[in-house]
This record gives sequence, structure tokens and C-alpha cells, in this order.
Amino acid sequence: MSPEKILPTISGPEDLKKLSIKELAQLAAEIRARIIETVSRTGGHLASNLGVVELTLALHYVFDSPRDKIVWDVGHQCYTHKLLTGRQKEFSRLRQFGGLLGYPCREESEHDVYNTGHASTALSAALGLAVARDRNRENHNVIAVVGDGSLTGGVAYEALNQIGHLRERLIIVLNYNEMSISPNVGALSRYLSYLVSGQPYLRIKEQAKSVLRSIPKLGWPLIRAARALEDMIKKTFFPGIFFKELGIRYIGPIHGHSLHSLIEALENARNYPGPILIHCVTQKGRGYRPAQLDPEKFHSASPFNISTGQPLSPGKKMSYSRAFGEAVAELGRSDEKIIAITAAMTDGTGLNRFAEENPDRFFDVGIAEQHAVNFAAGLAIAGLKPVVAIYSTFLQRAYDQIFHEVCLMDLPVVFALDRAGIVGEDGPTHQGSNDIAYLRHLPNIILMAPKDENELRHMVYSAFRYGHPVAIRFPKGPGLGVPLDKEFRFIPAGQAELLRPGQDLLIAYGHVVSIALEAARKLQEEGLLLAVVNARFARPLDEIMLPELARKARVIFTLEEGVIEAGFGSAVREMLDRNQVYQPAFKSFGLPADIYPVGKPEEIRKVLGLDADSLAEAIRDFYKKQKLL
Ligand SMILES: Cc1ncc(C[n+]2csc(CCOP(=O)(O)OP(=O)(O)O)c2C)c(N)n1
Repeated sequence: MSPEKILPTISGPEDLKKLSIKELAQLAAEIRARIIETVSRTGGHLASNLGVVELTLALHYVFDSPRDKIVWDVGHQCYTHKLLTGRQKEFSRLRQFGGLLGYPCREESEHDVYNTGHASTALSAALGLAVARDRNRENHNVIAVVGDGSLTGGVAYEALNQIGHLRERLIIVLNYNEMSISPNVGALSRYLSYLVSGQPYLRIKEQAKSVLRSIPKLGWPLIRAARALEDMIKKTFFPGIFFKELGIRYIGPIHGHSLHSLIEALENARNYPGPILIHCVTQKGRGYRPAQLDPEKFHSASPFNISTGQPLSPGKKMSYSRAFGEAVAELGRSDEKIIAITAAMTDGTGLNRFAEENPDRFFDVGIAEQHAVNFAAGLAIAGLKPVVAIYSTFLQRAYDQIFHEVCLMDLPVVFALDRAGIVGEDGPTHQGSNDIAYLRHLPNIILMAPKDENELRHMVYSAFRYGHPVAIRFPKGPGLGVPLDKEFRFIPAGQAELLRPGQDLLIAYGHVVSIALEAARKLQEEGLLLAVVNARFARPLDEIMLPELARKARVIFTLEEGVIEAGFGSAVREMLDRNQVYQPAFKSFGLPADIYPVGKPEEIRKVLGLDADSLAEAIRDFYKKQKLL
């Protein structure tokens, strides 16, 4: 290995082409060290990125980006790509406020062809790019890089269907590591691992040969019959037959950490006239032992100590996800009808405890949000009590299923929308900003959001008893650290909670209740007395308490961590209108329907004026403008 560092000499992919394989291997080691060092400070998708260092080097070595277009599925594995495409200096501020996004970002670089964040989109986008290339009479390559986890998403099959139909020149790199975030699931995953092992075909072939050897005197007819049998076996078992039959040439499996094999395979694929899939076998967390041993923990890591792999500041307060997961596990112990469903996020949604205790009542359906909801509808119709735990941002995929398969039939499916509100470091594709707006108008649905982790437990309990579709939204990260009640308590649908009395009204929905209380305390010091209501429900609203308080108020403020358009504030306005309360001045605080910067949730809240100080200031200003002060 050269004592000189190579990485600082790489200002763009063209610099790679001058390197030998040995130098590329040294570069791979330097990139790994840089990624580990950076992510240990910033947090990020460590295991996935360490798994594709050689693959990314080989792609940029063989192809000519930005002329050739590389589309990353999910995009969480693009750190090496960023380091090779002119962003080394900025890399130290990965996922930090004002810094680099952890996903492809067209605004950052011409090498980022397609912004991603949600899974299973690369094949469709790449096909679009390939068709456009041909129509524009251009000649570049289009390469989609997709993980085996992302191949569990239905949209990937819709794309494969059309790719096999159109037979456009398109390269698919299947990054196979047997993992989604958790071990990958499903029949296709089983098929892919079968291809990698290759053993059944070899075993069957050996058995066929030995049968032939043991009966040599039967002659050609038998040999021909045996060959036909072998052909049939080959057809059934030969690697890649699934893709071949779809019209996609299959190459593999390839050692995904051998630069030599990767470069050779990609060079061969470069000139192939139709769709071609290269099946690369990689290892998540490659080169960093703690991540290799526990790729799930290091899929999306918070800052950690490099020598031990332990988080730098393990949270002391229970997270909302865990409070939810524990509540479902506790309720599941006495109610066998409860079934828990996740779309590839067992750990993230806190369902691991339930999964361990009830393997037969827990389903990881893969990255298949639409299917998860439809599947739950089937369970509910048969009298079971499904809870579908999906992050707010990912449930967007299943809007139609929630509407048609659940709400129209008024089925008692409980949706747990984790990561609702500002999510932070993962950037625009992961903000849980839209769920209030995309659910609020659906028939029969009950929408609720707890003020803290203890109330979340009571909401989970209550949700299973309403007999209607219910969506509970709660944020990423720690709760408030409040004590948890041992007994579950039923909260009647639509019942709000008055937390402090006052003349004018501040109605908050969900985890921002604590921000509303803090702002109200600050304003009280200045002599402004605001009543604070924990709305608990966005639908139905409390149509007894709220109109009564509203009639006495001069001003009503609403606060939510969701987009204001069609959000909670709008619901309150409509409710006042329904109850003929027209007098009070009205102001809603919430998220703009916009793209927020990347950074810590506190930083983003401050920029958007949703922290307690900014809120108090905005309320004070409003009073002044209305001449109420
Ligand atoms: C629609 C959607 N659902 C869930 C996720 C969360 N998620 C991010 S990466 C990932 C696993 C992806 O697995 P794979 O494609 O195999 O990539 P790997 O991390 O193994 O390299 C999941 C479930 C997502 N990004 N998009």
C-alpha cells in the first residue's frame, strides 16, 4: 500500500480511471475509514454504505458519470458516491444543519441523477431515463442500483414487468446482502439466496449423474431422457431463470467486494443491448467489525464510539416507539386477536418485543406498505385486531389502501404512525409532515396524537376498542420522561383535555403540547394568560369543550407539527364554523408545505418558528397586530 493517501487526490470520477486495481483497493480502505470516522460523529447509514464501497468504486471506474446515469435505490448507500464526486470537504458535515444530505440530491451535484429516500423506485426511474435517452437519440448508460430489501417493494415488480416488456438497454445492479434493515423476508429473498448458494442445482445434477452411472447398459434412450430431465431441472433451478424468463439477462452471483470481478462484470454489461441484471453479493458493515456483527443496529446509527461501537449518548428517556411497542406487547398478552404488522421496520417501530413473544402473530411483510394495509384489512374483516406500524412518511404509499380497503369498509385497523412531525437528519424524504392532511378527510377514521409517552399507551389501548379505523401519530425520539401508568385507561374518542385555564385559547395536537405549555408559561410571565388544550384528537374534535372555550376567547391559536394546509388547525376552523363560533381571531402554527433544511429536529423547529421561544414571540406579535395588547 502506498503511504500517500489517494482519496484527497480524487476530485471526480475521472481521477479513478488512472488507478490500478491495487490503488483502488487502497482507496476503498481510505473511504471506509472516512465513512466510519464521519458517521461516528454525525450518525447515518453506516452498514449499507460500508457494504457498497467496492461496488461504487467499480461503477465510477467503468462508467462515465454524469454522462452515464447512476440511480441509487433508497439512496441511503450513496456516501462513497458523494466522496468520489467532489464532495469530500463537505462530507464532514453530513446530515448536519446546512450540510450534505445523506441521500442523493440533485441540488448538490450533477452526479446525483435522481433524489431518493423511499425504497423500490430506482428501476422505474432508470427505465424512464433509458426510454428518454433513446427518444433523445443519446447513447449513455443507465444503471439502477437496488438492494434485495428494496426488491420486496411492489413498485419494483411493476418496473421489472415493463423493463422485461420494453427490453430497453438498462443495467440493474442488484446489491444482495440478505438484509433489508432486518434480515430480508419473503419468497423472492429466499430465491435470491438460493441463487447464491447454488447448491440444490449442483446436488440434483450430481444425483442425476450417479443414476446414469449406475445403469450404463440402458443406452441412449435413457441418456436422452435423463438429459431432458436435466434440462428441466436446469430451467427450474438454474441461476437467474426468474429474471431470464422476464426478459432480463442475468449475470451472477458476483463477489461484491472483489474489484476485479465487479469491474469485469460491469464492463461486460456496458455493451449489452437490452436489460441486464448483475447480482452482486456484498456484506453489510464490511470493514467495521461492530457493524458486520450487528448490521441492523448500524443500519441507521446515532453517533458512536469507534473503538467500542457503543452510542455516545444513550438516551435515558423511553422513546415513543418503545412506549408504543411495549404497550402492544402488553395488550397482546391478554388478547390473542391482536396481530402486529410492520413493513420492514421491526426494530424502528418498537415491535421487536411483540415479535419475540408472538412470532405467529407478527408479520414483517417487507417494504410493502400498500400490501401491509390490504393484508390488515383482510385480517380485520375476519375479526382479528391488526395494528399496522409504519412511519408517517412511508404510509403515504398506502393512501389508497387506507381509504378503500379500510375506511370505506369501516374496518377496525389501528395504524401507528411513528416518526410523525419533524424527523430531522434524514432530510426532506423522511419528514412526517403530511399524515394529518392525508388522513383527515377519510370516512370513519379516528385520528389521535398523544402529548407524551404515557398518553400514547392509553391511546393504543383505546384504539383497539373503538371498532373503527384509527391512526395514532407520534414523533421520532425520546418521550418526555414522564412516569408510565401501570393500568391502561380508556380515552373516549374526541375527548380533549384542558391543561391550564385562561381566557384566550392555545389548542395543541400531539407532542407539541409540551411546546405550547412552555410558550404559555413564558407569556404568563408577561401577563398574557392563555388556556392550553391538549386536543388529543384531530378527528373527531371535542365539539363540547372546544366551542365552549372558543366562545369566551378573543383569540384562538392552534399548534401542530404537520403541514398547516388541510391540517389540524384547518380542522378546528371547520369545527368552529360548524358550531357557529365566528368571533375569535384565529391563527394556526404548523409546518409550511415546503422543503425543510436537514439538521437536528430542534434546529429545524427553530428555523420554522416552532420552538417555545419563537412561538411565544409570534403569539405576542399577533396580539400586537390585532391591537389586543
Ligand atoms: C417505502 C419505504 N419503506 C421503508 C423504508 C425504510 N428503509 C430504508 S432502507 C431499508 C432497507 C433497504 O434494504 P436494501 O434495499 O436491501 O438495502 P441495504 O440497506 O441492505 O443495502 C428500509 C426498509 C424506505 N426507505 N422506504
